[in-house]
Formats: sequence, C-alpha cells, structure tokens
Amino acid sequence: HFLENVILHEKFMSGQYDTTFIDSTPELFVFPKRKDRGTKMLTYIADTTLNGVEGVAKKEKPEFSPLLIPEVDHHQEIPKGTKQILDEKGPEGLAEWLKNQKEVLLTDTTFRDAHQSLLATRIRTTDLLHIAEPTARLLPNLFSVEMWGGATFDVAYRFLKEDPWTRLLALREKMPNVLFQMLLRSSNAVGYKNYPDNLIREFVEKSSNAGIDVFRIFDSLNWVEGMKLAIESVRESNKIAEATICYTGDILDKGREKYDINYYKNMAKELEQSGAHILGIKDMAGLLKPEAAYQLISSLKETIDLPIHLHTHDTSGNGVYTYARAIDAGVDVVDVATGSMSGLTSQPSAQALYHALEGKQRKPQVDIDAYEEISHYWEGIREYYQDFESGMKAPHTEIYFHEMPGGQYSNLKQQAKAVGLGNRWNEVKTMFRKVNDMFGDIVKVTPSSKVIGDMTLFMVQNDLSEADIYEKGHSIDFPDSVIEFAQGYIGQPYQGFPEKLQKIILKDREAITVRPGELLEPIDFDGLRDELFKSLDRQVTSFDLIAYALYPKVFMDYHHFCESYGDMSVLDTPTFFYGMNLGEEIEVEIEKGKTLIVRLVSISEPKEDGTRVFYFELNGQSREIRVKDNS
Ligand code: 3PY
Ligand code: ZN
Repeated sequence: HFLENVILHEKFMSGQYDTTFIDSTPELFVFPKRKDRGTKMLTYIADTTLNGVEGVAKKEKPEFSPLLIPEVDHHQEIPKGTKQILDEKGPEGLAEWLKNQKEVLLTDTTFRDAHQSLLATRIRTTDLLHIAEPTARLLPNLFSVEMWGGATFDVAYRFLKEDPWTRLLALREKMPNVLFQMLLRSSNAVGYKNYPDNLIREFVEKSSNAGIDVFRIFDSLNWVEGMKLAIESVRESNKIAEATICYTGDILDKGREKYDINYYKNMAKELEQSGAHILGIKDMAGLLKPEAAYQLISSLKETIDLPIHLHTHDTSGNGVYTYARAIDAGVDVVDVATGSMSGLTSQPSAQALYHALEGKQRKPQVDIDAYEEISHYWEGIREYYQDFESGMKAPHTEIYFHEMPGGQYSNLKQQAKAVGLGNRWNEVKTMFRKVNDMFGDIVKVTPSSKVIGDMTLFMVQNDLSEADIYEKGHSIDFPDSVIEFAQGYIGQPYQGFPEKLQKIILKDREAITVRPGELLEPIDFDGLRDELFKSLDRQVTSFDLIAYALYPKVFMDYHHFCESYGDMSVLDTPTFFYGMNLGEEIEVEIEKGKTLIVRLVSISEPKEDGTRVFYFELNGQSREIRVKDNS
C-alpha cells in the first residue's frame, strides 16, 4: 500500500533522503494499481451475482414492487419536536416537560429494535433514509425514534458493509426534530464484552456529538454498579440518561420470589440516585403481563419521581394490552413499531395501540393516517429482507416459559440450525430455561442471554443433561462466554453466582467481584490512531478509531471490503443482495449528483481457472470484470 511504501519509510519521514533514495529503495516505488470506483462496484455486482451474499439464498433477483414513499412537501419547514425541547430546556427540562404531558407518548423503534428482532438487524441505511424525512414531517409528535445501538452498530460493519456513524449523521440531517435514541449496553457499549472506562466515555461523547439524544442504558445483569459510568458520561454530554431496569420473571407469580416488586422498586431508587433523567423498563423478552404492568408502573410511580418509559416485545401477542394497563397506571412513554414491522418478536403496533386506546383520555397524539402510509413503505422494504425472517408466524406464548429475548429468538434458531440442531429446536427452548435455572435465574439480555444461549447449544449438541454437568463438569471445557460469565467479566448477577456450578466452570481460574472496567488498562488512543493510520492508508476519524477499539477485526474486515469494492451502501438493497439479472440496467448514485448507469450485458462460461467474465456497460462504455466462481 502506498502509505506503507514510501511516505512511512523512516528516511522519508525524517526528511533524510536525497536523489539516491529512489535508486536504493526501488521496492518502495512500486505502487499497486488502484482500481477506480466504477470497477470496484462492478466487481461487487459481478461477485454477488455469481456467488451470492451470506444469509441470502442465491437466486435471480426477484421482481419487487415499487416502494411507496409518502409524498411530503420538502420545501416546508420541518415541524418542531422533542429535539427542540431538549435543545432549549436541557435534559432535566425535557424530563419535566415529559412528566407534564397528559397523553402517552410514543417511541418508534422501526429503525432499530423492530428490524433487529424481526430481520436479524439487517435493514440497510439507504432503506432508512428514504423514509426518514417523511417520518420527521408526518410524525413530529413522537417522543423519540430509536435508530441506533444494540446490534445495529456491529451488524452494519460486519454484514451490511456500511459505516453506522454515517447512518447516524445522515439520518440526523433528515430528521432534525425528533429525539434520537440508542440502546447502550453500559460497559459493553455496543459490543459483547467489557471495555475500558475511557472507551465508554469516548463512545458516549462521540455518539452524542454525532446526534444521539437519549441513551437507554442497561446492564445485562441489572447490576447498577456496572451502569454508573455510562450514566455519568451521558450526563456529562448533556444528553438524556434513560437508566433502565431489565424486566425478568413474573411479579404475579408468588412462587418466584427473586424478582418481586421490591426488587424493581429498589433498583429504580438506585437508578434515580445515580442520576437518571428517565427510568426505562426494558421487557426484552415480552414477559410483562398486563396486570403486572399495572402493578409495576403504579408502584414505581409511587417510589420515584422520574418519568417512566416502557419497552416490550409483542412475542406473546399481549403487548397492546400490557401497554394499555401501563398507560392506565401512568406510564409516560411506550415503544411501538410501525404496523408492518410490528408484532411477534418486535414491538407492538403503533396503530393497534392507537385504536385500542380509542375513548381513553391518554390516547397518543399522532396522525394515524400518516402512520398507515409510513407502514406501506415498510411493508415493501420488508420483502427485500425475507431471507432473514425468523419463521415465527403466530403469537408465541411459550415465551413465558423460556424467556428468550425478542432479539435473540431468531438468532439462536439460526445458530441452532448452523450446528445441526435445526430439528431439535423444541429441546433447545426447554434447555434454555433449564440453563437459566442452573445459573440461578439470571436476567437474560445481551450479553448475558448469549451466555445462556451458548451453554444451551453446547449442552444439547453434546447430549449433556444438568446432572451430567454436575457429575462430569470437571473434565468439560465450557464455551468461552460461559467461562467469562463465571469469572465475573460481564458483571455480578443479583444474589451472586451458584457457587457449585461456578467452581465447575472455573476450574483453577479466579473470579473477580469488582467492576471489570476497573481492571482494564485504558485505551491509548494516540497509539491506536497511529496503528490504524498505518493500516488504513487514509486519515483516521474519531469514529473509525472507536469502531476499531471496539472490534478490531470486524472493522478491518470492513475496511478490506471497502478497498476491494468501495462503499457499497450506495447500491439499492435488491442489487446488494442479488447482484444483477442479465440485460438489467440500474442507476447508482455514488455521490450527490453523480450517478452511474450500469447494464449487465452477458456472462461468460467458466474458464479453466474457475473464473467467469462479466460484460457490463458503465455509462455506455463496455467494461469486463473477471470474478471467481465459488460454486
Ligand atoms: C440489545 O442489546 O441489542 C438488545 O436489543 C437487548 O434487548
Ligand atoms: Zn428490545
């Protein structure tokens, strides 16, 4: 690479070079031929046409219906919303304003949790951008739009080959009026392990600069100690700290005492004292039954003075009823998804809730017709991602038994299939619950849910029963995530670890009881920036740096993808997933005002070396691209 060649050479950098420099170091002046943007893009299209994309069945690009984008007047000023209230009054003022609203407010999760839970987080930025401005114009009364965090960050780089920061900045531009909300896994940020404190601070600061207003902060074991740093960092950025309790178990089940109403009241008080502006209740699996919601919200309203924001998943089919009872009890905001992206493992439908509240005083103020129009758009988009559907077709009440989070259900099912357990899915679900009980009945949400999931697959795959673990466990090597959990590296579970099992898993390893972040060396950002600069061959932004610090390999794989193919977020989704059909012509806007017209003319038979030649026309000029047939 150019930068590794000449300009980073010691002599060149120190300025101690003369005319012999070229002669004595000729290898530094051999530059790899750089491919132009068009060639890179055609290579991606050819490769995808021939070899497909991970997770999408390889086939001819299907004929999709045209997208229905609601018509709006782009020249009118965008109506003001909650973002302006935050800017004017600050986070405390916003929280006060929220408490004074008579009607319940809505957070729309379509841009994040809905597709994380229904479509393995696969929705691409281009598909979000087309509906962003219409949403801002037509639904200016939303409390917030949840559009970032959780798995979206990692999946963007890993599978969509796009930069999540660009998504945030671009959406912010189109939606200047409604609060932007993200899901932050406390010391795990948007990853799956604990990170050093200075990385968490840096992540919060830069996310806030780039446009996030509301940080929903949770810890996967409800360990408040693990949340304080994130709460503090959000407060320092002058943004809204929505400190969140993950709901688990069932407060109505008197036989299950670990997570009773007092547990929730105590945690709410602790979070209020830790500086929360809003209390979040995150019912990630959809376990909160309607009467439980009424009791929980009523008790919390008596216990704390913060506005309360409730999140559920509609897996059981009871979501709207749960919200209705929470609204009766005075909840301030609830999370919904646009109709065509709602239900099942996603959030309850915005429109269904609206109609269910007909005749009630706290019915939300939204333009229901606009919501229906927006829903038509998403209905079309969802077709593109059909290969990522979980296959769940009807409400799933077994959730009350196995307690698997909405975002995990489809993922674990995929994982089970991948290791040959596809036809043993019922066993997997039962084992998931058993493993939870073995671990002492823990809160299950990323990353603790992954620990239970990994242990579950491990046990089913190896035909291990609970008794086997206790009898033979000393000679069993457990999955890494399970060991890390037992070591205390994702935090401390409420009421501690079951000692016997912990010993079996740990063997001669030590466990920690302090916050893992306290033991981690701070990131040397300057050193890391230099390291990254050397491998990237371009300027390093703060955003790159954070992504690299969070997941070095994922980020570098993304970078190598961009080197080979360029920025493929510019392609429409059908082309991104299927490539092109013979004779097809597409337009690609590679930057504002610069459009390429691509036609696929023909494809050769395979050559002896296993390659095929693709004949394209790019803006009328013929271009040949040779790619390897991997079939
Ligand atoms: C996440 O952490 O990604 C979640 O959505 C947990 O529910
Ligand atoms: Zn969720």
